[in-house]
Amino acid sequence: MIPIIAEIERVKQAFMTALEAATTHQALEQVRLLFLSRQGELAALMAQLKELSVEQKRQAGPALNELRSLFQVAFDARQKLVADLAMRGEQEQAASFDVTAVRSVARRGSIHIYTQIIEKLEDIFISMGYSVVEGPEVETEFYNFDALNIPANHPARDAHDTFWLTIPSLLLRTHTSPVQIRALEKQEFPLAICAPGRVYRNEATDASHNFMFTQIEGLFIDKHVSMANLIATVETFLQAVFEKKDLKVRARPSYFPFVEPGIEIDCSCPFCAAGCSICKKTGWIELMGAGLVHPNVLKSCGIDPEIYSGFAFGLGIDRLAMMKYGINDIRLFQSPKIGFLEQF
Ligand code: FA5
Repeated sequence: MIPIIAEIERVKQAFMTALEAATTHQALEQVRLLFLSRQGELAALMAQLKELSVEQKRQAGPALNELRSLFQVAFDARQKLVADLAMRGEQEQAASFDVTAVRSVARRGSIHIYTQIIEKLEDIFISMGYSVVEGPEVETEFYNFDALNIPANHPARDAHDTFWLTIPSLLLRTHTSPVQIRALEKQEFPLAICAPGRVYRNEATDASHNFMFTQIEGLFIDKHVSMANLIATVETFLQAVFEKKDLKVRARPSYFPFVEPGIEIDCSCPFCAAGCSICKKTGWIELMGAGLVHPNVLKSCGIDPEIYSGFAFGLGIDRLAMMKYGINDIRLFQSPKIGFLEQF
């Protein structure tokens, strides 16, 4: 037997084995490339034919023709089978496709409660003719204390447990009041600004105290500004905050070094008519510190207190939000608990 006949037999076996193993279109394409393409095994055998003698060609020619038709027939049959398999697979998949199944969708984020409330408070201030300004969270001792009439050794500094930086005279601001000074320095009157932002106090935390929280400050300066202007402004502001037109405010004497007189402002409880757990059955809620800007503060900014006067007030946004939404732990605002955050 001439060697090419044995070679034809080997290629035939290899082809049939590879064909039977092919169950996908991709696998079938590999078989075609390996055996039927121009660089494939069949073409290589055909190329050998012209090297053979006439006698050998007489034996090998028909064997190779037979091999070629076998390849074609077997390949076509397998191609049909693979196509059928693929179609059946798709049909089975389609049959088991549940059009009613719930698709898991990507979770959507929501705007943080702080941002929502700050934006709402800013809108109210803007509607009253105030502009929104910001100050740095890393502040100097001068802006946070000295210019606000709280010199070194003043007992009021003890109430602001301060995070001092290792760089002398720098600290994390303990309130938004230093923004008052930054605005006053510009000496553009009348001045009406609000200043929201994060503040820091080196305090032990509990359900109503945090070491970082948010405040918003209001400041108005012009000629002949009085306590009556302050009370009326705060009442209008709080009526808008709680969306209650009949909300009332009351003032109690208090002390903040940067205002004189200083007051605490309470508002009538917006959540009940006859006493609830939020107002501790008193009908009033303590909301903010306020007062007429101290002449020393105006002077420290080069403003003549004989000509200009004004008022300032500041409130804690976290505690406001806690009341409004019935949140019982201030630390939740800064927690990564998705369940809490996505309620807003
Ligand atoms: C001040 O910070 C003054 N700068 C407010 C002010 C502005 C008075 C303008 C007069 C004129 P006080 O220390 O009371 O004041 O803080 C204001 C509010 O911040 C409080 O009413 C409270 O709501 C909130 N607050 C204070 N400490 C904390 C704390 N540790 N955690 C959460 N909220 C706090």
